[in-house]
Amino acid sequence: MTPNKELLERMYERMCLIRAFEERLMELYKGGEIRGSLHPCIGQEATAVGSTFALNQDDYLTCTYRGHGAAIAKGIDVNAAMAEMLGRRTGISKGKGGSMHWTDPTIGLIGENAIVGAGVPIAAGAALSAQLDGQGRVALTIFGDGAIHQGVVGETLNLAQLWKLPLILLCENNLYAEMTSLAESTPLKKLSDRAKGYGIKAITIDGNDVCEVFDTIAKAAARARAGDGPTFIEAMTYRFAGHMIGDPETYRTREEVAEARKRDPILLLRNHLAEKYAVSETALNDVVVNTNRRVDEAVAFAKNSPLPDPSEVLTDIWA
Ligand SMILES: Cc1ncc(C[n+]2csc(CCOP(=O)(O)OP(=O)(O)O)c2C)c(N)n1
Ligand SMILES: [Mg+2]
Repeated sequence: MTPNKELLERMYERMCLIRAFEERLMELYKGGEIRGSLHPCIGQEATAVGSTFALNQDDYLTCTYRGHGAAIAKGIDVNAAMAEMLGRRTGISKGKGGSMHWTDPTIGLIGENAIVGAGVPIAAGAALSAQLDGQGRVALTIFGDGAIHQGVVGETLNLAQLWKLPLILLCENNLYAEMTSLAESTPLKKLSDRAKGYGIKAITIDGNDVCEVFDTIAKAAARARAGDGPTFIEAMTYRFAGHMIGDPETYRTREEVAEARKRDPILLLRNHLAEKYAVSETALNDVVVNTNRRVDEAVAFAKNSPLPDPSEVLTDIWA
């Protein structure tokens, strides 16, 4: 399923919006306006957009602390997301969830998760509920290469295939789990081989090519909706920023990052739009300007919003 020009332009716009949002968060963080931890998804916008654009609004999604991109791509309100980052009452979780817990059931987002691998069984539960209610929904779970070694991920792969759950497992392989490289943590050359061991249809794709991601997820969703069960997709990508803000990045070289930036997913799509569809340089640049402006608006909205009242500190808390 090849996306047409109109869809490609929408995907480009959303990828630029994610990049602008995440870059602004880094600035705000460095300026002391965001507390806690921040894990930018800069460089991984094609997996976020290509995957969620192949789904319906009511399909389920779980992702990780690096999931802002997927949430924005699936349609989270950017103002409320920014307000959440600045701890405001108008935030998605009234300013009490923060960067790693974005949740919005109206777009199927049943949660980012700070625990490595934990979103995977939660998505399987959502997939089971979708299978039982028979409305044709699917669940997408996005997780990192590090999550593949969590026991609960193996348990989920087993049950998902056994029960033919309408589940799409998207592993963003950015070659590192925190400061540990893949080569230091597994003898596998392809993480998709791990899923094959559970009898699951599994492939490895170029995660920086938004068209390839879209096509693969669209096919996986069609299989899932037809009752053919889960698909495991290993998407090769790279994060351009550190694991989190403050990461000294001593485990990789500047040359390696510079080399990876040559395959920036936004650049690849930009070139594709210019070469195949003759979209002008000006039009492509305008998108960057406009998405930055959209982020300005979100920041203004957040800063004009009140902080939660101290009396609310124990409300909406599950205890
Ligand atoms: C169960 C668990 N173990 C360890 C951690 C600490 N930790 C946070 S992120 C991370 C690395 C995960 O890497 P990966 O799954 O590749 O995702 P990426 O950060 O690269 O997107 C680790 C080990 C955690 N949050 N949860
Ligand atoms: Mg990783």
